[in-house]
Amino acid sequence: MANIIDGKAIARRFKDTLKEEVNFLKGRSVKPGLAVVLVGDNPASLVYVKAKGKACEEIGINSFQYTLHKDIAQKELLWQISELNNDAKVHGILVQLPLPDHLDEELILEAISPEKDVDGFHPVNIGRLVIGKPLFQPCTPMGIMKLLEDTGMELAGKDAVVAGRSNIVGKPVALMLLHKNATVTICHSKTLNLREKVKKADILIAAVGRPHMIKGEWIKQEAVVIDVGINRLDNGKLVGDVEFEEAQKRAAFITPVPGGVGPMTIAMLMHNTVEAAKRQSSGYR
Ligand code: NAP
Ligand code: LUD
Repeated sequence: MANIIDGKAIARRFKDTLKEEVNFLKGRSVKPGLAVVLVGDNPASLVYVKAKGKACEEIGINSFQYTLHKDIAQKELLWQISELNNDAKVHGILVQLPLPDHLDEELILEAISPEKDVDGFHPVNIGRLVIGKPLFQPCTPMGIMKLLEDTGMELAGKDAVVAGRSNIVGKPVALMLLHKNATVTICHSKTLNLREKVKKADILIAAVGRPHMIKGEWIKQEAVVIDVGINRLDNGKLVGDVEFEEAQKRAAFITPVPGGVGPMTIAMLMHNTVEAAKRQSSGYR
């Protein structure tokens, strides 16, 4: 039976450490600030944005939340971002995704100053991750790496399979695993025979967004399974991309949904925001 990786508890530990650090910064008159921009009223986004505000409050980070109308003009949103880029109280800026269709996501993300891009989505930050000289790294993949670290498992030489190739999860986590010397296979909707790939994985990162599509019987004995998927079923229940019950019988470690990767995403956002505040304050380079 697999050990369950308690993402909520691990996130708690990170947040406790950050709280102490924020207290220390206070003594030096630095109060980290995070601006979260939400466009429209996507119900899942509302939940996540609220959780981010709550985490800021717990840790002592100033949180500035902007809820903008779903029909906002692109140039107005760009103006809002430039205001935040120029606001010294704001050290981190995050525009919650997905954005309404009329907005050009790439352009909006590029408008955020790379120095304040605590999501790590700006092309400069992605590029730095690719060459192994990261500034800000995307929060979900960073959280996944912390969970893997917590298992104590050596990653070098292991076969890692990443199911999903999005810019926010699959691609960056694949790069991070590569930097830790895993041998990485990235799978996607055109991959032939996903089952055979998964069966060989010592480390499986499931980030597909399809409830229970990874069958428990595909999991290699003693594998580490990180389930990133958050899927809400019609009955309101949240489930991951992996058949948890069956997978648990084979894996050495597995993350639950909820209570796995999700809380770590938020803890890493807090980490990036504190780092941003330190970098932007004189004497902290
Ligand atoms: P996304 O942008 O929708 O990407 C999904 C990826 O899965 C795509 O690369 C897609 O392939 C691939 N895919 C879809 N169907 C597949 C299939 N049948 N077989 C193999 N691959 C398939 O999603 P995302 O933003 O990466 O998010 C993935 C999941 O993680 C979602 O459930 C999301 O809610 C969750 N999530 C959780 C957190 C967290 O903090 N816990 C953070 C972010 C996302 P193509 O590229 O070929 O289309
Ligand atoms: N956009 C994210 N869009 C969606 N789950 C998150 C997320 C917390 N710009 C930008 O925050 O990093 C982002 N930056 N994302 N996500 C997903 C993605 C974004 C997802 C889940 C959770 C953040 C979370 O706390 C809880 C859990 O897994 O235990 C469950 C919460 C629930 O839905 O009840």
